[in-house]
Amino acid sequence: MTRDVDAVVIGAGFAGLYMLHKLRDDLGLTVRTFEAGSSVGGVWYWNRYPGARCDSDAFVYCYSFDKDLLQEWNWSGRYPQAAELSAYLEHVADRYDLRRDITFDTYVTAAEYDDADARWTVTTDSGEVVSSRYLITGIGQLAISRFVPDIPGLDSFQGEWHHTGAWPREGVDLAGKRVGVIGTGSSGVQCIPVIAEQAEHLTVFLRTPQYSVPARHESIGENYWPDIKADYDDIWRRAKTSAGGFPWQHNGKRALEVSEEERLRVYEELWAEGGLKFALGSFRDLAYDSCANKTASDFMRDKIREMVDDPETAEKLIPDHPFMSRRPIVDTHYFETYNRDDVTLVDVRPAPIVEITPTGVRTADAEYPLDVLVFATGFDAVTGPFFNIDIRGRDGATLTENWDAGPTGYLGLQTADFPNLFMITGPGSTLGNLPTTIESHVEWIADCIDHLRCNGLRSIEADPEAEKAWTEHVADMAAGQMIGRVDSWLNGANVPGKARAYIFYFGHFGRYRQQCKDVAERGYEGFILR
Ligand code: NA7
Repeated sequence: MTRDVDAVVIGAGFAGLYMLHKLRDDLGLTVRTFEAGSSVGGVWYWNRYPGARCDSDAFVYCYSFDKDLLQEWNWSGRYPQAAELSAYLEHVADRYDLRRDITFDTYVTAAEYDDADARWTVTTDSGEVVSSRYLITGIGQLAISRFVPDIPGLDSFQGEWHHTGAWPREGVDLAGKRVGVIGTGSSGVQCIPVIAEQAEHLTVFLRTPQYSVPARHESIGENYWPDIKADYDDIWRRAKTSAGGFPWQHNGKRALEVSEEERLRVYEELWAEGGLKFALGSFRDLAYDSCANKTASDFMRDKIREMVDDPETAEKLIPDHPFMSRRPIVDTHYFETYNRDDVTLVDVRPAPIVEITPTGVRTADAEYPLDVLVFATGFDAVTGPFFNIDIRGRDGATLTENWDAGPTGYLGLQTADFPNLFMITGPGSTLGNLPTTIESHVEWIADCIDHLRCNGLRSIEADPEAEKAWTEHVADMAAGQMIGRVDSWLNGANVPGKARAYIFYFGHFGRYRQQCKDVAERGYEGFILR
């Protein structure tokens, strides 16, 4: 039997939960939400590797829409671990009575748009079929589409292996084990120090060294939370008008317009404070001016040399790409971990991994016996979660075909040929502090749906011309910055055969947010309403 609702929301993480709440409780719509996990949490439901935490300060890694919620919730520290982030989302689900409209353990397998009655038919892996006017994806950019490189011999490995993004919820006992970690992105950098504490011996297989700023998780004082809670109105005002969704701006100066002494003072202060502010809260030109950027890159290279005792190991850990040409990372004792006697760093650039054997990993020049192998090898970002669902728009258009040159979305919200499909943080939206980006999208989508209903409109979709222009703008924005100079998951380069295209808009979040609002106020400029 097909059930009719106003809207189907896919996913019950930060995005899906708030979308459900907005549509059901503010707009009075009937909503069904489907979630593959057994509970709410999204990425924080799945991403349970040792040391998994948010990289944004928790006081802004949360919803801002309810002042009471902000006052009543207490975080245990500056960057909570995955379980605590899940607990927060569980609390949100209970507080707004959201669970009654969420079907758990259920994966949406297909969605097809029927132009004649402007409705979506949504099918799940349990065989349920639902008809809805609106389809909203809150499927995240990463969680479900883990990338495990195709290294010969994995099937023969006699030990355990796990991807960081699908870590067993009951944990993995690493005591007395020889553990190998492949990958040193955000996940690798977070899990390596914690695994080193637990395992008998840790071997890290490094292909691309990373810059990373100390998180300073423990750095908060007694008045930290009361001060934050008292200041929330201003914190959100600043965050929502900022470049990255954080309540700080750059200092307004160019790195080379100040003396070397002043520059170093700025870097040292931000290094001591810790966190992503080092990237976004220092000089205004680090992201796009090579000479300015070099001052920060060199500062961080020197820090690595200070933190790592063995000079040869330190040199292997020093990146040659510019800082901020990859997603900035924060860590807790990552570099210091290489000073431990029970940790071995294997640089796979001169001698790549050639195979996984029954007993370990073999590189071009050595074999490393292992009991447990950890793939911190990332995700098929954005397209992975979308392509896992057979989504068909008008006249059977598929996302796989429409996005064969790379995923696109007008303002990251909608894509042509897929009327009434709204993507929360879809391709072409800003990255930055995600809960803040998500809230902006959810509110925009809810206002848009309200507009359609109040004006007797059946559908909205991106105008192909507007989408094309936005996609070009996204590419230009990346090309003018450090981020456009290096391959990574941000341009699809991490997955063999994946189209190369920048999946996020590296423009100013506050201005982007205003642009989305302005577009709506001008009658949804760049969208086609019917
Ligand atoms: P990332 O940032 O994509 O990192 C994946 C890491 O895995 C990276 O160091 C890769 O090296 C490495 N990798 C991938 N394949 C291989 C092979 N075959 N051999 C050796 N090393 C390999 O994923 P994360 O999970 O850390 O982070 C993803 C995002 O999640 C993060 O930015 C946050 O937004 C949350 P490479 O750099 O490709 O040389």
